[in-house]
Amino acid sequence: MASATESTRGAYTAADIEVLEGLDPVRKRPSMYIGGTDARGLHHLVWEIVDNSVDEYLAGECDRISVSLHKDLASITVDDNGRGIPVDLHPRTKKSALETILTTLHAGGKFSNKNYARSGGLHGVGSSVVTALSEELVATIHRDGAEWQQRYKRGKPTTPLKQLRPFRGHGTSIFFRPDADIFRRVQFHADTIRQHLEDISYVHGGLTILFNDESRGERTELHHPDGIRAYLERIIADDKRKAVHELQFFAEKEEDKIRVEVALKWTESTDEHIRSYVNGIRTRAGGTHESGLRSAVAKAVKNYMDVHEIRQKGLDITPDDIREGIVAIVSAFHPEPMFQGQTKDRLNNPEMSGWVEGLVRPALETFLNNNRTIADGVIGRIVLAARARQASRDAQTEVRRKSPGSKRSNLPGKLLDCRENDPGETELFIVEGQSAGGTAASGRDSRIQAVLPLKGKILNTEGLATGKILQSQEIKDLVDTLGTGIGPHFDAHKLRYGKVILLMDADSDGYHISTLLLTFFFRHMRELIQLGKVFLAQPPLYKIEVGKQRHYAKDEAAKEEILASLGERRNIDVQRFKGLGEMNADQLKDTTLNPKHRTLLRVDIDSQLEADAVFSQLLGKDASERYRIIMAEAGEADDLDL
Ligand code: 0RA
Repeated sequence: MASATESTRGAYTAADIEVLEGLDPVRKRPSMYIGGTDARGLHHLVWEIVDNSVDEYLAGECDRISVSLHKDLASITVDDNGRGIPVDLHPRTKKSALETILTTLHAGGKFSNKNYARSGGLHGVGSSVVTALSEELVATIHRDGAEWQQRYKRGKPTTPLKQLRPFRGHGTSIFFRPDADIFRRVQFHADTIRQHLEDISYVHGGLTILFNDESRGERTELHHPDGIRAYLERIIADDKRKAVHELQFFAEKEEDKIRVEVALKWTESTDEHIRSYVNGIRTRAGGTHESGLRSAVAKAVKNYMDVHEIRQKGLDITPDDIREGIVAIVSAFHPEPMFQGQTKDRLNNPEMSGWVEGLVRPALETFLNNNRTIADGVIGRIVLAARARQASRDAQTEVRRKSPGSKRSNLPGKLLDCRENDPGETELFIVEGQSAGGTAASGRDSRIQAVLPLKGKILNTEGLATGKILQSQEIKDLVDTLGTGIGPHFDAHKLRYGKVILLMDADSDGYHISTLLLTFFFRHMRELIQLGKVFLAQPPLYKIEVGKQRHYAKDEAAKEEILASLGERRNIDVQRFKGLGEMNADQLKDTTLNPKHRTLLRVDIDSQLEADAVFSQLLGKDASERYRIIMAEAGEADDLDL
């Protein structure tokens, strides 16, 4: 922790903290506060504690944060060199400010709105939620000339606040061990944490974050003074995109407590990749800052073309053509952000679209005027996009003309479709091999469940262009079955099923095929995953029979648990399924297909950067290793179908 400096914002006192309620509701319904008790919810605790330190950075009071993942992978310490959480007495609660902050729900202070407020909608549930859900939490504070410490257990203090020794310097250190009674599995993932910290370090260029992974004995210092400019280059390189121009477009402005930074390049890719942040936290669903950027780009280029009288005879250039291939980052800081949407990750402040457009539009026009060679390259690229779009539109009209009537006429012959048409109800099972396909076909509910059997390994689509991919019959069948189109033409509204479920053997071949399919979805239908439509079925590995009782276990651990619960009984019969083909239709139905009894894993992209890196690394690893990496990304769809 750093040496003491006089704070210029010393006006804070403990009385500024508003007190709301105790922590019982958090322990009773943890999912309401952290979204779930799965791996994602568990990591949410880390983000929460780190966010508090980042707030201290945003207040201009801290520039170093260190995060230590301890050897047991079940506990974490977050340290910062900020002012230290106040330890003075709160007049109303008669408790220290520290204890008030750590044990009262929504305890916040006026300080929280002084500079840039935290995102509120996303993390921002408060450190007390972490106290509530930890079987042990130790807060060590350096301030007011001393080292202070207090311990907590499941939301309650177990010691008074103690002054341990004189100390020169200031800062906060929070050690916590999440409660194994609350979380399904208390095991942190070093890679997930490192990637999240890396995200933060790019968006907050002045911050240095130290990640100390004690489980592997690795220390990483994350510091990116060039901020989102460096991030943009990193994303382009990691995705193996090819930039159209070397010099990056960058613009920034601060006015009325709002600050926005934008970095942008055109690439040869055919998608539009915009990553947006508010107060340093990712807004996956975009919002007004993102829409301001999108319209600014289209208008600036359009105007540039008009001014320079660049026209292509008979060619309509749309905003989508203009934006095709852009990779951009917009990072906004707003004192009072408003969030919307189910996951609260869309910025909703109406003034922001005009604000961002007002920054980007003139700046981008100036950039193009000052860099005519770049402008020529960009416009050449846009014209190509417009031509391709026109050609594909013509081809589609042609196809439609040739196959009038039923939408279903394009469906592959091997698809066993369901009778229901409403995607709100339907599910598609993608199954490996004919025999497993047959079992699934007899065990399914043919009203709402469709089965698409695939023949063996599908094409590895990593790094392939859309045109190449559609030459593979298996992929073409899959795309036709889903109905959505692919790449830039993907349209989620056309998805024919509500859930897309991969049903594979639990062996290395099955893992391999799952990986290839997920790679395909990730690279060419990313929205399908982002919308939470892709799932992994979990067929059981064991059947355990005792007399008339029958149990199924999805893995070794579950089998051991069942055997332990059966005690010393005789005549226990354990059967290991070698593949889906060994199960009969009823067994498959009971364990894996029937929405009432099964559990599914929802495939989830926690960190785009991480997933990008993961998929690029996958090539060349053995199949089970690849699968393991992806599974770490799959959040459990808790009670999803119950
Ligand atoms: C309340 C008031 C002040 C600082 C903090 C909280 C604070 C909280 C955290 C959480 C992690 N690190 C932190 N560092 C500081 C302002 C106190 C003052 O005016 O001196």
